[in-house]
Amino acid sequence: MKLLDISVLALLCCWPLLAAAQARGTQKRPNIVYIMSDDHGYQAVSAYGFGLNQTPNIDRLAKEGVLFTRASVTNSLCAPSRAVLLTGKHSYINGKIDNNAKFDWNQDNFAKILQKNGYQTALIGKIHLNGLPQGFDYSAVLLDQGEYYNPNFMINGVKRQIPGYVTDLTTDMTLDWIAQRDTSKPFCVLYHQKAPHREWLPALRHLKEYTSKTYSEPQNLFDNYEGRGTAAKTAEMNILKHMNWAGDNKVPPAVMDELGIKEYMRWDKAAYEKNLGRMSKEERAAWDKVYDPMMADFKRKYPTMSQTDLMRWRYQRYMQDYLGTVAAVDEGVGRLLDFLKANGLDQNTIVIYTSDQGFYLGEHGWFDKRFMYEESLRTPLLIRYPQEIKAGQTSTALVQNLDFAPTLLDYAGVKAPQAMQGQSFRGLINGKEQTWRDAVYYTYYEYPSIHMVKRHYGIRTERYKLIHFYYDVDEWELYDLEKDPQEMKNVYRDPAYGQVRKQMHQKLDALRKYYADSEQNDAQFVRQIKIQHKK
Ligand code: SGN
Ligand code: CA
Repeated sequence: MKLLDISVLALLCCWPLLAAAQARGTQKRPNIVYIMSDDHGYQAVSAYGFGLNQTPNIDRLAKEGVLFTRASVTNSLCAPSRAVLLTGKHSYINGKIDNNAKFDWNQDNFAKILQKNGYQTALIGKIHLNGLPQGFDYSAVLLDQGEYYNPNFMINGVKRQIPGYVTDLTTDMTLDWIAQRDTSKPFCVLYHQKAPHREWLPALRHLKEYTSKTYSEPQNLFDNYEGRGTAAKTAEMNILKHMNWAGDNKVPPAVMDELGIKEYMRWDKAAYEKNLGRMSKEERAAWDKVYDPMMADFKRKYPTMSQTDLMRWRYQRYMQDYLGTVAAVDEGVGRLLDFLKANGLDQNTIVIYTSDQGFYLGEHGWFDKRFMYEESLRTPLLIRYPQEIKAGQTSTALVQNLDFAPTLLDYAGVKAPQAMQGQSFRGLINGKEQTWRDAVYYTYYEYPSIHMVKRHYGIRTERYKLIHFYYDVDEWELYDLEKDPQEMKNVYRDPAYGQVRKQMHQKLDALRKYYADSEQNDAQFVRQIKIQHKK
């Protein structure tokens, strides 16, 4: 028999199977693992080159795929960011404008669409949205912010406390779910870590290593906010002035009392007791073994420490615990990648790593996020998908979390609904498309509230950023990111930037129109949401 005949025969034999697979639409459709951590600033992903810590497993995604250096969010806050991820719509359209507003699960989301198109879907870890998640065959979510030690999960709506460390448990549950899936269907799992969210409690195995390191300080740790407007000056997220001594820096309440240190937030000491109170006796003993000597040392030094010394000490304490929690996140990514490989899923699975927003790691003297300034506007984004994404790429494209839903649908071969405002960036990564947006639009609403970051909106282009702070002020800021990447000097009133200012205003007006935002929206949310500052 000739070669040709054999292949024709083979085709004829396999044809019914192929046709059935095609009819089901399941052939070649990729699996999706969307990994999102909470408050993980790109400065703490070593692939971004800051040298602060090592995240070898997350970095693998960049080495074997693509690293986005200018990915951003549309609203730098947890729950709103998750609502944008699910809906592909800006906050003022999906309704989840801040952490307090109700999220309407009845609206469309990309997981529901994947489900309708034959995907198995799961949501595991932090979601921070009220109500039972819709669009998922399986959900195991943390309650509200979640807990680091021995956390409570809502498993398909039923509450259960699970012994262990939250980051490891979230990884275990994700791998278990993938292992027991229906292998005849593609899957999409949202694997959402709570870490490195405040109040930063690392796993016991990381305590010693991370508390014995000294981290380099950002250049503007001692920023005095000259050259910026009222918003930066009145925000309450300075490491020296606004961090909790017990809850965040882990100074035991008794030591605070002895030293005469007052609580900053009224829940400062209570947070410490609550978080450490979740540990078993053995866990607590292991924790104290590392923290007690550090605190004894602090007690000795405190009386002679200047404000500068205290800022430095608090920054180190912050980094030690924050980066300690990142270590377990990175290990989880490693376990996931190894698991995919061991199960033959590493080629046809898209793995995305990102955070719900960026975070200040001492830049401007701050912790937390919310502002449209770079460290919180931007978010880490790394994607591996060897079937389509060439290894070792870097992209400076202005992609946003708004684009995730349409991008994932695109990979799954499903058309995104017209109402989604983001765009698929699949073509950008595989080189089929060269054009992309030249500006991103941003909104923030949660004010007055914790950290007191004023309401604002704005745009960022490759080089410039224009921000409008409103509600109880009416202030504009313009930054030249090329000359002033740290955003230390507002040049809005600088005559040398007159032309740029005009162009940026035009662009902002056009984008607000394009994305269906307006002053009426802003005013409506001011009327609707009256948040009380809880301090
Ligand atoms: C808590 C934190 C804040 C943080 C918000 C929102 N305070 O309130 O620092 O900004 O969550 O974070 S804490 O003292 O309770 O830790 S978000 O990531 O969920 O948006
Ligand atoms: Ca967050």
